[in-house]
Amino acid sequence: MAEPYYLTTAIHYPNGKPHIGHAYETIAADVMARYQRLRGRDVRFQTGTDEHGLKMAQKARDLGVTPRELADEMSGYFRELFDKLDISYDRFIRTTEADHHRASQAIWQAMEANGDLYLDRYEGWYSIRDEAYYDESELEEGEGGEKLSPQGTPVEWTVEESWFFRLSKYAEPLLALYRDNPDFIQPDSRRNEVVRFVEGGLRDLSVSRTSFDWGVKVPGHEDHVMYVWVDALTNYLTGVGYPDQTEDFAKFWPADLHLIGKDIVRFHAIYWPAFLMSAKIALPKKVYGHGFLLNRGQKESKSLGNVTDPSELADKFGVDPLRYFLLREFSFGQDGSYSAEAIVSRNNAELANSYGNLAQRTLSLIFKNCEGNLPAIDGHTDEDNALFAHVDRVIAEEMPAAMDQLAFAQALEAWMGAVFACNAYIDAQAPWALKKTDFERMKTVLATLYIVIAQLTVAISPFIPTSSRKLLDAMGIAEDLRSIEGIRSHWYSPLAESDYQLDKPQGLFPRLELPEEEDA
Ligand code: ME8
Repeated sequence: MAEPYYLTTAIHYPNGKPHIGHAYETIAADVMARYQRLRGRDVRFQTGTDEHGLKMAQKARDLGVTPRELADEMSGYFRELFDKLDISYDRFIRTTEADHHRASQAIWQAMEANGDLYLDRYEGWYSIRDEAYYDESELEEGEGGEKLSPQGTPVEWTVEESWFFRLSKYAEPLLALYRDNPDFIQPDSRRNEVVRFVEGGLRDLSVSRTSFDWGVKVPGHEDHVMYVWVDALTNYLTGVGYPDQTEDFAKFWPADLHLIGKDIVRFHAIYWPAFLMSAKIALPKKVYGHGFLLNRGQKESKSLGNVTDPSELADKFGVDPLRYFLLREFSFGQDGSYSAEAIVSRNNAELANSYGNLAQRTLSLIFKNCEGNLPAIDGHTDEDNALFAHVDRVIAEEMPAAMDQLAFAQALEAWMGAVFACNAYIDAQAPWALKKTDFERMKTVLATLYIVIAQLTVAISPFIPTSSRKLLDAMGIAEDLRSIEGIRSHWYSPLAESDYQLDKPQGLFPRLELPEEEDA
């Protein structure tokens, strides 16, 4: 039985259209989902939209629509974008769905049964935009002297009746969790921030609202809706059938990975495990807080007029070049900056010139010189074996080790190193010259290249799923070979001995031009 693997993205706020940060996180999660499938895991992958809360209610009011109408429209854009970007989610969850309300009420009741919820009055500095209360000591001063949250959003002094969660009780158990599971929060810099914060002590958390009603109702107290983060975090349980003890729940919970951005690590690494401990539910194995994507070094915002529609980026540059770029260009744990020039030059140097060209040259030589049949092998030389060893090390050791750390850029660096080695090999072996001097050796060189290109194509397929599928189809690689273990096995000779015939190869990795408006 394949080992299960459950991963989730954050659920996105559909109070506007998706931005490039949403695309970035979801592409990264998709690459991980596809990669785990390639390693033979039984993957469950969930993404979706976080539709409750004051922010949604206010935005809808501003637009003169109901929150439900706003959520329906905007959630549709997220789903459309993710389909366009080839996101292989198993469930796109919407927190307005009935099973999610039921799951949220069930976890609430479990926390209440454990004595961790009580009714009180809350007053404090509240940021509507962050949907969070802040300590006086955390506030910053704006240019006009106004008080701002650490995220730079306005805060207001607010008083309301509220349910509280006994978060203070969980400081010690949380510190023990971080100590005993050093990988629970990654990368390390984020882990250290959280540990320092919890060491400072935790205060009980206000977890219900009476000032608006767009949310999940508190069981038995229908004038309260749950604080949006209680319901939002619970989406990870809803997706696997909670509160029912389903087969999915037994199989996929606890989640292997919650992939989220750095701004919401606190919610996932402090509140979420505390809620779960209280409800006596097993804790997820890892929370990874990735860096932010910046547009030429700047945060995108309406006022700067630099907001990019990720769907347009995909149209302009292609889905696979965009996916490849986003995970290749910068380290996942850190912030990264993108620009049209950088996307184009990454694509042209690596996908088009190095990898695409290698595949095109090899397949064309086979097509022209071997009548489209795959060449038979006449014994391998040390050079062939060195290339096999290099590629095998990359796909079976270096890439998996990097992927386990979510070091996507490092995995791609290793992959690119193998592509360079293949290019050095083809130049040194010069099969076009062997054609006249040693036809049998030419065939072995081409067969060697064919094998390693297939291996490297399977290994890169999570990053560039559409173009790699086309290439593997053109190469006649059967579906059951499209896994890391499958493509390392002895599949070549039977394929070469079959009557498989190569078609005239088509270039699959075109060079990109910089769009005109970006030239200036
Ligand atoms: O935070 N670069 O939703 P959200 C990279 N609903 N990632 C970014 C980013 C950027 N510029 N901007 C945002 C929420 N993100 C909550 C989550 S989960 C139970 C509830 C990331 O739509 C952000 O860090 O504001 C988060 O992980 C995700 O996009 C959704 O952000």
